[in-house]
Amino acid sequence: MISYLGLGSNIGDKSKNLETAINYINSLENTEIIETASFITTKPYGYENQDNFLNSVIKIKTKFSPQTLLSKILEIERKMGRIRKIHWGPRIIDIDILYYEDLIIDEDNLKIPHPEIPKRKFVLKSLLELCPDKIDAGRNKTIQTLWNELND
Ligand code: PH2
Ligand code: MG
Ligand code: MG
Repeated sequence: MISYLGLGSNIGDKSKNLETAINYINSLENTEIIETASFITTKPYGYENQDNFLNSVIKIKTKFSPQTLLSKILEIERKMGRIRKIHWGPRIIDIDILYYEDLIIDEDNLKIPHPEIPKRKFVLKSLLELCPDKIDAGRNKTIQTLWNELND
């Protein structure tokens, strides 16, 4: 199964943190990274009183179910020392499932496609680099269209 994951860090050595997360993900059983978008520096979205982020998106191939993938991701965030304090606040690492095939999942702990994608330039920019023609399952629009609408 193909999935796209968003990566973000705004504490410490941000690029090392993204690299570490990528290495952990690549070393998961049943999972391999197919493509990695450029690391981009982005202004904090939502909660603005915090350092700039380094963001990226990776395309992976995995045999894990969405819920299992989520639990593996949370374990990696924990191993990397993520502490959850402020909602949308500073973090060593954040790994979000953006897409999983064309599935639409609406569970308490997991929403796919990620509900915030159309509002977030930093994630659309990386998706645009990897897959401009991909159709967002929930919204039935391409990444290119979502990007154009946000930048109108
Ligand atoms: N993540 C957030 C909130 N705001 N802003 C940027 N630029 N990059 C992020 O990864 C980010 C954010 C919550 O997940
Ligand atoms: Mg996030
Ligand atoms: Mg997250």
